[in-house]
Amino acid sequence: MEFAPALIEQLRHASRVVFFTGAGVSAESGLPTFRDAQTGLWANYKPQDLATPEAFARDPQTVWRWYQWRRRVHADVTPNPAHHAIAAFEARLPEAVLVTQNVDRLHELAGSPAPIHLHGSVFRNKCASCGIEMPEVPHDLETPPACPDCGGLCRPDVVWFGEGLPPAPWQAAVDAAVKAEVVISIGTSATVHPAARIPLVAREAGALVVQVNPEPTPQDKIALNLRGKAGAVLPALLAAVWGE
Ligand code: BJW
Ligand code: ZN
Repeated sequence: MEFAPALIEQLRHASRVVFFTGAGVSAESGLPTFRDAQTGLWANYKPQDLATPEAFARDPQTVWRWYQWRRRVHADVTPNPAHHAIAAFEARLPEAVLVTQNVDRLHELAGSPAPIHLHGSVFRNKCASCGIEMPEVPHDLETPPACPDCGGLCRPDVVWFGEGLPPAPWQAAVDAAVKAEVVISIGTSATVHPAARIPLVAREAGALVVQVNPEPTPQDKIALNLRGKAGAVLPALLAAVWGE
C-alpha cells in the first residue's frame, strides 16, 4: 500500500495525534456496524429505532433483550489488526489521544491505555430513572432489574439518540481535537453529532485530517482519504512510518 511521503514524514515527527474511531474499526472483529442490516432475531429492527429513550420507555424488555444479545456477541469477539495498530501508534506517539464512539471494549483489550468513550459502554449499567450506576448482570437475564434506590429500571450506560454526551469525555475530546496536529478518523460514517464534529473542530484549528474508510463520508472534502479497510490500512501505515 502506497502513502504520500508527506503524510509519512508528518506522522513520524508528530506528537499530538488524535485517533477518532467508529463502528467500522470493530467490523473486522465480527461486530456489525450501526448502519448494517441486522440478522437473525433482530432482522426486523433497525438499531436507530432501538437506541432511543422513547423505545426503552415504550418497550423496555425488547430494548433490554437487544442489549443483552449484543453483550453476548461482544463477549466472544477479540481485537483485530486495526485495534492493535492504533495501540502501537499510541505507544510511539508522545501525546496520542484515542477518542471512540464505540461502546465495545476492543480498544482496551488491544492495549490502548485510556480511550475516551463518547457514547458510553455496553458493559456498564445505570438506572433509567435516577441515573445511579448499577452492577453488571448475567448476560442471559431477560428482564431489566429494578434500581435498589428508586425502583427504576436498569439500562445500559450508553448514549441514545436525543441524549447528551457525558460532559467530561466530550470536553476532553474537544480539547484534544483543538490541539491536534493530525486527526486520524477511522471507520465512522461521520453522520452522528455532536461526535462527528471532532474532525471538523480539528480541521478548523489547522490539523491535518486523515480518514480511513472503504466508503465515502460527508467529511471526504476536509480529509486526506485512505480508502480501504482499517485492518489493512492501519498496519500498513504503521509499517510505512516506523517499519514495524
Ligand atoms: C469500515 C469498515 C472497515 C465498515 N474499516 N471502515 C446535528 C445535525 C443533525 C442531527 C443532529 C445534530 N446534532 C444532534 C443531532 C441528533 C442526533 C444525530 O446525530 N442524528 C443523526 C443520525 C442525524 N444526535 C444525538 O441525538 C446525540 N445527542 C444529542 O445531540 O443530544 C442533544 C442534547 C443536548 C443536551 C441535552 C439533551 C440532548 C446523541 C447521539 C448518540 C449516538 N448513539 C449511538 C448508539 C450508542 C449505543 C449503541 O451502540 O446501541 O452511537 S448511535 C450509533 O452511531 C452509535 C455510534 O457510536 C454512532 C456513530 O456511528 P459510527 O460509529 O459512525 O458507525 P456507522 O455504522 O454509522 O458507520 C460505520 C462506518 O464504518 C461506515 O462509514 C463504513 O463504511 C465504515 N466501515 N467496515 C473501516 N473494515
Ligand atoms: Zn434509580
